[in-house]
Amino acid sequence: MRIVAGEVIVSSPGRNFVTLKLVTDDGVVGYGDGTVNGRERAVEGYLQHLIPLLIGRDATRIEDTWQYLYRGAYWRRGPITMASISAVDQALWDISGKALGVPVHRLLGGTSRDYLMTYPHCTGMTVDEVVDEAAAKLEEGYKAIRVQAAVPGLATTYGVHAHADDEETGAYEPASGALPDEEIWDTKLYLDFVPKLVKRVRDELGYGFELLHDSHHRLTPIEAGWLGKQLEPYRMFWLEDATPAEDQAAFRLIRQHTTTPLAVGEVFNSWFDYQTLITERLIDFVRTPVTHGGGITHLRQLMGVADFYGVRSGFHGPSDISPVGMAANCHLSWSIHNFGVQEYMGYPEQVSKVFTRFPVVENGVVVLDDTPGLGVEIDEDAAKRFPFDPKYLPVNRKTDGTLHDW
Ligand code: CS2
Ligand code: MG
Repeated sequence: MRIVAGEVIVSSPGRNFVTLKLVTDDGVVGYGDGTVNGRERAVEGYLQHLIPLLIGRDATRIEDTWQYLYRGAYWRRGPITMASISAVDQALWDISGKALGVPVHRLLGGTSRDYLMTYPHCTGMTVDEVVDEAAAKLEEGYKAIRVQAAVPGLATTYGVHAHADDEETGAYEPASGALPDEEIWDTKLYLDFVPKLVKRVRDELGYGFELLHDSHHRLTPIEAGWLGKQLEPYRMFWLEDATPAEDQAAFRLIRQHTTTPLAVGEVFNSWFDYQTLITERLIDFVRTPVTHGGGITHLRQLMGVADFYGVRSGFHGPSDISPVGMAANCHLSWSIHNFGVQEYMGYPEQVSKVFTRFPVVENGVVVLDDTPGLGVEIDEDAAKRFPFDPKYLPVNRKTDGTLHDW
C-alpha cells in the first residue's frame, strides 16, 4: 500500500486547524492534525517539504517513516517540526487502522480501561460563578474539573471569560487578523487569590472529584513551591505549568517544597524536553498531546518510559487541537497503562460541520468508539467554506510594562 498523494487542509470552522490528508494507491485516506495555535502557516510550509518525501512510500511502515522524517533530518525537534511529523504519523496510523478495519487503539494493544476520565474547564468572573459551573459539571458526571477564575484586581485573566460558556465556543482569541491582546499580570494578586478559590471549591463541593488548576507558566520556581504548599490541604490532582516549562532544572526546586502533583509539557514536543523531569521524578503528569509530540509513535514511546517512573498522562486537549488530534490522544489514552486524565475543552459548534465524526464525551468520560482508524470523518467541501483566519494568542505584561512569561 503506497502513498500516492498528500494535501494540507488549513481551515477555520471557529478555530484554525491544520490537517494533513494522505491517500494510498488502494484509495485509503488518512488524516493527521498538525495545528500549532497562532503558527499554522509554518506547519503548512513544513508539510509541503515532507509530502514529496512521502509519495511512493509504503504506508504501512509507520515506524520507519517516523525514523526517516526525524532521524533522517538534520534539523530535529521543535514545535513546528514535531507537529508536522506528528501529522504524518497520525495519518499513517489512521490508514493502517482503516485498511485493517480496526480502531487505532486495537493496533496499539487494545483498551487498558473501561472509560477515559476527562476534565472540562470551569471558569468564572467570580468564585461563586466558578463554584456554580463546577457544580453543574459534576452534575453532568465529570469526575475531574479544572478551576480558573478572574483574579480580583486584574482587568483580564487568560482562560477566563465573562460568560463561562465562551470557552466551549472557543472564544479565547482576539478578532480575526488582530494583533495579540496585551494582558496585565500581577503575581502577588494571583498568589493571594488562588488558594482562596481552591478552598472555596473544596468547601462547597467536597473531595469526591479530582481538582486541577493551571498557572500558565507564570511563576518563579520558589513562588510555585509556595503555591503548591498552600494547595496541599485541598488534595489537587495537579498544578499545571507552574513555571516556564523549558527550564527543567527549576522543577528540582519546586519539588523540594511541595507534594502537590505537578503537570507540565503542553508546549513540549519530545522526550528530550522530559528527560530530566521524568528520570529525576520531578513531575507527575505528561501534558504533551499527540499533535505536538511527534505523533502516536513518539508519544507512545515517551509514555512507555514515563510508566517506569510512575508518571501518567494528561494529554493537552484544548479547542485549538483539532478533533483529529483529540482522537489520536484518545486512542493512545485508551491503550497505555499509565493513563491519568484526558483534557477535553470542547469545540465551537461549527467544528462539527467540517469534522463530522470525532470522539465525544458523555457523562464526563470519552465514549469508546470502534470505528476503524482514528474514527474522524472530514467534510472537505465544508472545510473550504471556512478559510484560514489569522489570530494570535495574547501576550502578557507586568503592571510596569515588562513582558512576562505565560
Ligand atoms: C491551556 C490551553 O488547555 C490548557 O491547559 O493551557 O488553553 C492553552 O493555553 C492553549 O491551548 C494555547 O494554544
Ligand atoms: Mg494549560
